[in-house]
Amino acid sequence: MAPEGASTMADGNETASVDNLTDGFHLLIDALKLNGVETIYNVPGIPITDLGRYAQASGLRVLSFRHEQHAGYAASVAGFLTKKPGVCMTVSAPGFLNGLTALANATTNCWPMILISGSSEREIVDLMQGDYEEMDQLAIAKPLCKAAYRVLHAEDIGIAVARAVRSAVSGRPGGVYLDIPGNLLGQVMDAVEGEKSLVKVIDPAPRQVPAPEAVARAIEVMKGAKKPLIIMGKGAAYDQSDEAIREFVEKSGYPYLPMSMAKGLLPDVHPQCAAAARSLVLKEADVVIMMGARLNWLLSHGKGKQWGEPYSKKFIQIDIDPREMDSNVEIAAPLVGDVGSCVAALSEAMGDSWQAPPAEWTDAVSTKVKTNVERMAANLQNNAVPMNYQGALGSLKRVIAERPDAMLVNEGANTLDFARSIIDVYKPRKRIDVGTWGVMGIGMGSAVAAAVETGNPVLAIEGDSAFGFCGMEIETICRYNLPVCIVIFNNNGIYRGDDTNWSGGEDPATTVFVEDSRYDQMMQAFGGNGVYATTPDELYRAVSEAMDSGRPTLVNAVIDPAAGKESGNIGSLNPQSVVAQARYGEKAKK
Ligand code: OXT
Ligand code: ADP
Ligand code: MG
Repeated sequence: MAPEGASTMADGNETASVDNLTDGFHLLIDALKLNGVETIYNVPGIPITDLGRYAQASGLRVLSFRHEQHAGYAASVAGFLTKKPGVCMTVSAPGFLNGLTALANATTNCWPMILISGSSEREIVDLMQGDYEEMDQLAIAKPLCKAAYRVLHAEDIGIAVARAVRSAVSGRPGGVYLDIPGNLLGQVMDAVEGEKSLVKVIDPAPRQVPAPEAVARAIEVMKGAKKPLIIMGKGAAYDQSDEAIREFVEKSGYPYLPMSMAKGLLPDVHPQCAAAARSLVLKEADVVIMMGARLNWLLSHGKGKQWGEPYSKKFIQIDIDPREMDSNVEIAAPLVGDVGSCVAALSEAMGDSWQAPPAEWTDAVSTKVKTNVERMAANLQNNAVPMNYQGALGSLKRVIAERPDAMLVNEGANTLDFARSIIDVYKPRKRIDVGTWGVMGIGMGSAVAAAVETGNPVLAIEGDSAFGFCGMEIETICRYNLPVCIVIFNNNGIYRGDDTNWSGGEDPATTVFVEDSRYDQMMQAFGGNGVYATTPDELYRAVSEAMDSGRPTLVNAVIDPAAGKESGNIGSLNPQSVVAQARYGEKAKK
């Protein structure tokens, strides 16, 4: 055994005074700090418990969750909001797997995140000899993220963290896995050598300027447009080039459609916003500029009835990832680069006398917007009890309009779809939702990250099912006393709360929950404020008060169990079967 005040070196032989030594724990912490990491989202346990303690002792903010998936979602949302990789830390095997869902989701959403997971002894894992929480984590992580690295020697920690940071944020952002076998943390090396081994990543996500000929090509396509449209996605929100985007949009005069997390890049009440004329603009537009948005399922892959086929359209696509071009349809003018550089180049190339699009088109869009907004406004006034989605969301729309800096988190099916179209967002990156995968359970992790990373009050509008995936994290919210107000749209179930068992048996239907569950009382159990709201007025008052006080609050909003639709707005994605329809009749039709 090494004498007191001395330790075993990485090569296992020498001993020296601990004052001149560092170890894997501290090298990892120092490497993260050197690269601007300020917060770690984690769940402690073997072998990373002390890593969390030492990180906290060294001045990092370490937030402990109840389940790794939510720590992971928080890290990924931190990545989206800050353009720096959000860091999640997990224990081996089961903790790692819990965090992996969030890592894969971050990669799908193109958000930078690093999952650092402790793992078991390599020698035992590789011989499959049954170590504590044994699993070949690197192999499992690899297909689910952008890059995966393992560090075996303390002197490689610096370079490993540098690789992880650059991989996460450069090009198309995504999730990176960093495998830390437990015994790495205890490895000891000379402190001066250790410091020298750290790497600060210079310019981790370099601006990518589009080629001049690509810009000229795009301008030519724009010049031929009679019914142009811009579609902005969360890649544009991520880019943080808000002013350049606004300048381009306003200079072009084109109507624009914000995808859900691009809402607020320009205020939803902007005269060019075509969110309330979605069907019309998708169908009619002849030139579409995709700006940090993919032509995936959320946009019917850019083809089909929704796009007015066989009407032919030309697409201009701005994306940092060249492989995104032509993924679904031909892209007439690909602009490979970051959104900020691309829109700045377009604005410049448009010159000072850019011709506004034909008034016939912009007037048609404005008229449709006006009609839809007016129709919706009438529905939002209703005071029905139990509340329907429109009545309840009418109240919450006011809350956000009065607090445009507040962060809005939103998940569910009907709760998501109604809230997306009803609640206007006024500023960039204020709305966080289920993302590309439509994942339930992102709510509480997102709410924690939104509060921690922005310092602003957070309103999380949650379907009761969606909340159930992450509900235990309200203890986390209370523990850190975060300014989060959660509203549960409690309709007693998934989509609706009024379905019955089709066999006529005693078990409840597959989509319904305990009737009138008191989620507000869960919040009270942790010292938070729990409110039961049955009317739009009660809801408005309770949420306004919570947003102003910053006190962790959960409002149980009682929603009519019959108010929702199967799968919200995406019921058509449910598989259909003539056999099922023959057996069960109309109710099997979605
Ligand atoms: O132009 P038209 O006329 O068409 O009108 C459109 C707009 O112009 C108009 N509009 C407006 N009008 C007036 N004013 C304004 N401001 C305005 N803005 C828009 O409104 C219409 C509609 O516009 P919108 O919304 O923009 O357009 P649309 O057509 O909906 O857009 C299409 C999409 C695809 C882009 C959009 O629908 C979208 O983004 N959808 C995302 C859907 C999604 O991701 N859903 C979540 C998944 S659903 C399901 O899978 C669920 N699960 C399974 C499950 C999941 N997901 N995850 C995991 C880990 N496990 C299981 C579960 C369990 S949902 C779910 C739980 C559900 O139950 P809850 O209790 O949580 O929730 P409740 O349903 O409330 O009970
Ligand atoms: P949405 O769901 O909002 O439509 P998507 O997630 O489908 O958005 O698309 C985001 C796109 O943005 C991805 O193709 C991604 O490569 C791209 N992207 C991410 N960051 C940037 C950036 N800084 N500049 C340009 N494109 C980006
Ligand atoms: Mg529900």
